[in-house]
Amino acid sequence: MSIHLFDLTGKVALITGATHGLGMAMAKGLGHAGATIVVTGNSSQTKLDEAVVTYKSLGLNAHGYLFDVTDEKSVKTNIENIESEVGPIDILINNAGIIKRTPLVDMEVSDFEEVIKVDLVSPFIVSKYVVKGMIQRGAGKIINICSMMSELGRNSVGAYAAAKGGLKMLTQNMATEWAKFNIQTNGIGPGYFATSQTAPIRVAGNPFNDFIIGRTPAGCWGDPDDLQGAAIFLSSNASNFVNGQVIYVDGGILATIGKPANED
Ligand code: GCO
Repeated sequence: MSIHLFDLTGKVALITGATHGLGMAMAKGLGHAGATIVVTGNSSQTKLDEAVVTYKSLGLNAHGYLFDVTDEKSVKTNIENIESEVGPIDILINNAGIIKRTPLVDMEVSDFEEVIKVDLVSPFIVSKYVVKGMIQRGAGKIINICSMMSELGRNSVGAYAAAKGGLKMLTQNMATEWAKFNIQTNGIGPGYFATSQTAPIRVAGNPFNDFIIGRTPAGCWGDPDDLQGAAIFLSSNASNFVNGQVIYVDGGILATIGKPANED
């Protein structure tokens, strides 16, 4: 096996929504594998600056760009700026996303549309402007961050499931259209991880917290760093013939129907 199979030295990786959580963990992984990382935030310059300081404190080559990934004009301008100021984007991780936990019957249409816009439309928008350069260069890696909800429903996350289910199919269609340009498009489906997004449902004694631990064969919430291997694999030469796949990093949730509470 070539020692350079997983080496990202000389590559520029754009990771959206990487000021914290899963995005930050994946960005750290790609940075430690040699990539120059470009991270985005959409609300707070302070949070973005703090994240870049964190990356640099780890010895990583990091840059931050503040823009709304749902705003096509802003995406176009910032992708142009990134490619002129940092370099051509070799790797794109569409990670930015939101969730609104509301039963469908009670959900405002505007809230449903916002989840779709951020979680499904923005990966299309960002990919549309990044892939143009990848096509010209004849190479690229695109990774869409899917979810357990790309495969399963759950009470109160219907909009999120619709978006993440759609993102799985968008991933397959991107692979279909762009593989001929030597661009590999795949997804990562995280299981249940200990992040700020899941903090409200991870409270000890919360029935859902106990449910997830019971529903996960590994018997625990994931650590965001557990995603780094899949992210590096799908960003590297090791995945040059992998297309349209979603790698589920879920502790085994999708492998099992689950077990009764009284079973070990
Ligand atoms: C929820 C959780 C999930 C996880 C993740 C699972 O409310 O069920 O937030 O959506 O965050 O998406 O893959």
